[in-house]
Amino acid sequence: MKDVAVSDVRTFALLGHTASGKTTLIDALLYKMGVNDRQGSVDTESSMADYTDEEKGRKITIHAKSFSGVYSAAGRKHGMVMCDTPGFMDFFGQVILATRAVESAVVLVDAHSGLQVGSHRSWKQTEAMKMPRAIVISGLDRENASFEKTLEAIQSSWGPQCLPVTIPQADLKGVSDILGTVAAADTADARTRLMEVAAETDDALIEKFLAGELLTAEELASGLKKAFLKCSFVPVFACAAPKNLGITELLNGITRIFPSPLDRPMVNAEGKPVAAGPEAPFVGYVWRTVNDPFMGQLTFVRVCGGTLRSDLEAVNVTREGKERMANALDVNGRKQAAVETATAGDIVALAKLKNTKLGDALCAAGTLVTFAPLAFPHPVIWQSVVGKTQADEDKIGTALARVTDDDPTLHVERNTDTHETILSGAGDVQLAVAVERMKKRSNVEVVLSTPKVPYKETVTARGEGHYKHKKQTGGRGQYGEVYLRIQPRPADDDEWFEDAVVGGVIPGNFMPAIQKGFVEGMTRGPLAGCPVTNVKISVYDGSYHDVDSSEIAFKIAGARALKDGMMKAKPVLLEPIMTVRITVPDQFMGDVNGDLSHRRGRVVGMESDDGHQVILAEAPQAEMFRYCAELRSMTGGKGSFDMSFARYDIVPSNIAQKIIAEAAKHKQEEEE
Ligand SMILES: Nc1nc2c(ncn2[C@@H]2O[C@H](COP(=O)(O)OP(=O)(O)O)[C@@H](O)[C@H]2O)c(=O)[nH]1
Ligand SMILES: [Mg+2]
Repeated sequence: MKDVAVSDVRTFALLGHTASGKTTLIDALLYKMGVNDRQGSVDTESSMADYTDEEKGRKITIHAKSFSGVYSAAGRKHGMVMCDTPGFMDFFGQVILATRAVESAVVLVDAHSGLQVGSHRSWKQTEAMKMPRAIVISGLDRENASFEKTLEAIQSSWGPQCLPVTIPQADLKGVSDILGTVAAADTADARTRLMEVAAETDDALIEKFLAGELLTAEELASGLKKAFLKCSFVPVFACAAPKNLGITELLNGITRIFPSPLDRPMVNAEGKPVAAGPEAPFVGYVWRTVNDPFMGQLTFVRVCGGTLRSDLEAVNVTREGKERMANALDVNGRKQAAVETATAGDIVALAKLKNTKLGDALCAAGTLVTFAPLAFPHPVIWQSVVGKTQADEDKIGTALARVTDDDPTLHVERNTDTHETILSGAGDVQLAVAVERMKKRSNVEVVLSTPKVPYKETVTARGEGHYKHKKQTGGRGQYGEVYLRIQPRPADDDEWFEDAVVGGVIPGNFMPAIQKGFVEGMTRGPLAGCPVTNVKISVYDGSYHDVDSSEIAFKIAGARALKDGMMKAKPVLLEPIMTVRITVPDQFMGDVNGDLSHRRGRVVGMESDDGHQVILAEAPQAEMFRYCAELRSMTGGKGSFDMSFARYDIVPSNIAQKIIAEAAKHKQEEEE
């Protein structure tokens, strides 16, 4: 950042439950630093942070975004780089991305609502990243807000190392800044506790403290900074952003105790720290990409070390291409300004890179740093996606790629069994936003619907099949006759086909044609036209005709004999069964279990985890495509689940009958 030493840069992210006031706090900080000439507000759609249409419309943050400004305190200029993140569960991938771009985190807890699901989720994420974290108790001006009660809840859930560093005054006219030099009598206890934490980081300080001397403000800050970095101390700040309460004190606290990029260098894929100084070779990490009509194509790079200059040609170490760093931008919402140089802790946007994607590393030539891939939650919702019109369908591939490229929790894949394109993600709101963006960015309209279940067919008994294909039309006829046995394929048998013909009743040169007939027949089974799996077919008899037999005749005979055989070998439909892991607070156990049994689910185990119940179950995929939304409404957002494919299992016959009848109806419609 211009005229700011790397040691004076603070890069942090705001996390927390939806509506805990993260975006409002960002607006207050930007106003305080003079980045905005008035204080934006999400309520009047004037927020500098929630500026996209989809965010304004829904009144929630959807995309993690970075902002920066300069804050002068105690005669020093500090660079403040901060990321706003969504609290809404569907967009948690954005939180994960943001935590990779920063040194520390601020978890917001609303003083009226207290600890909520999103608060715990945020806290866990910072713990998983071993990231120094502070807490802001926000919304102190709200009705029934209580700083003390919220602090108590925080300490009992997250530990006694969460200690207040600013405390609201009774009249809410201001906050007492315990870190600052003025020691008010009513904050003496809190100050003593902070001194103890600070003293414990340093032998000289602990002696001083035990001798009953007071630490200076500098000693206090330097000790707390060490404890903060080790995560053994979590500062708690008091704020009411719309009232401008505690904002200056928060900024001062951040400058005093948050680490700079030099204090907590990023680690590369091998777990080694990346040199963060401005003289080190340039290393950048792509934590966000955007492709929208307003911004165009922008790649957001967090500088990890070295200096980014406009004449630098960086190497994309992940993809092995070169990229020019000209036209780097400092982006604050819709405001963009050119930047000439950027150093560790800075986040800049680069326009129109050639081939750089989310998660890539960009480095000075000769520096080969890469970063470990981030772990994202598995999808919990699946929808089939088709273009509204043929014109939309023709462009759907590009449109889908654009939205999925920018969001690692949104996936698109082709199901080759059902011939559907499946869009999957973290929740229905995320999918709805993706649909909106496809229309806006790519002018492609799509329709989402429940995917088809990739049923399969197999046999459960031995059966014999026979078909004689004989046609005499005009000149040369067609002739081929096949007898086969079909049975479930034993697990240890790799061969699905066996030629058991003796005495040359079917000449060997027709066998490949018969096999082809089977392969074709197996793509559309006799029950509901689903792929056939796990069968063993052996051809044991048949007949041929010297003149009329042909490959095509035997292929037809093979396919029809297969159908005949399958129908006599107790055919069944198979459906995918998923392993489901559901985490819910105790009080929802009954409802969730009851609902599972309505979904033909089977509970296979129970565990408890951190005050929650974990239900391990198996359930048919057919019942689970939208479970995410239903679990959310059943548990008020407090339940979560993870699901993966387990195996195929037989569809119960009453349900199979419906599927078969449906398929027959569909086939008839197709033929008409
Ligand atoms: N009274 C009061 N309202 C707040 C405060 N912080 C946020 N809000 C309101 O709470 C709502 C959600 O705020 P927002 O910043 O979007 O929350 P986010 O989801 O955490 O980003 C908005 O209506 C804000 O005006 C606060 O400190 N005091
Ligand atoms: Mg927000």
